[in-house]
Amino acid sequence: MQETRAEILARLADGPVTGPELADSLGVSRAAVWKQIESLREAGFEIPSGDAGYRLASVPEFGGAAIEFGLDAPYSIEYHDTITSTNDRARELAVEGRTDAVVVADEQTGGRGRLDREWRSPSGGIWLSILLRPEIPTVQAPIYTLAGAVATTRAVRELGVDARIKWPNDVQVGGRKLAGILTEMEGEADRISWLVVGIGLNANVDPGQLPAEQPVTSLQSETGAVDRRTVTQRLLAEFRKLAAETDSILPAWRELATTVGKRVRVETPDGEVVGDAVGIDSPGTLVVDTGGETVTVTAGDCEHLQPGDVSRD
Ligand code: BT5
Repeated sequence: MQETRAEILARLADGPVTGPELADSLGVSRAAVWKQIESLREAGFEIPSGDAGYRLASVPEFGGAAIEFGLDAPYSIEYHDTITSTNDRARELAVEGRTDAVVVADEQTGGRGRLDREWRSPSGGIWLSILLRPEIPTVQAPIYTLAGAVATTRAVRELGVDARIKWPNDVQVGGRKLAGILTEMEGEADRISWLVVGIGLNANVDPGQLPAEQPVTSLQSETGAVDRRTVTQRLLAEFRKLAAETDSILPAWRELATTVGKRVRVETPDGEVVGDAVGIDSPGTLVVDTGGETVTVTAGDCEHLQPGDVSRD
């Protein structure tokens, strides 16, 4: 958000303030203040003016300025009512040299999952992509997928939703998929150039609008419609905290995950692995005891098997 706009909002949050007072304290013209107030009103902020000056009566439910207002993380937000894919847009920003930017959309028309699967993204969701440039070796990149899962899980657990993580990138409630994460990056072997963590969270979405081939859920059906602005702010603040302290990611992930201790079937690029999930290692690999040997899986689709499923394998 532009500095002036952010400062005007911060002043309004403290109570009514007149146009001349704002202009003086920000060192800009009254016309500039008026222009910013108008653009905030256009963005959905309710700012009536009375004898005491301008007053902040309400903040819009969603949108770039709304998310930045009160956000406890130094990200700039680019918001779209509708977009093909926030990951695609974040990649464009990466090519432009940007960092610490977040692209958020109400609806995506070409949302992507892993392996170019479709990610259904109707209006009402929280579809976002975080662009960052961490100074770490490329092999460490998967830790940011885990950070995305932890941040999402923590943010929704604050709403009383019993969300858990399924390796590697699903946030689930009672085995139903609530959110997924798609991390994309560019870099050399020894250094990441940029990283985009795309998070799709079914927020105020009717599960009837989502694919039926696997169990899915949304915050709306778990708790009723949520304040997407606050959820997004909490998610981004948690992500930022984890990204600043990468050693904390794996322990936090282990605490919230359900996969370890389960019998699993993992479809990997090299074939199927079936066994007991016995651990998670840095930077997010799944360790599976197949009975005869211990296998480390770096990527794949994981299915938690029920006790009855085991004999079939
Ligand atoms: C994922 O892939 O779970 C990663 C999803 C990432 C989406 C975000 S939204 C913001 C950003 N911009 C993008 O374009 N993408 C990211 P994967 O594990 O491959 O799961 C994909 C599978 O989940 C699909 O094949 C469907 O079966 C299912 N699916 C599709 N849409 C879903 C939804 N909204 N909720 C739950 N499951 C869904």
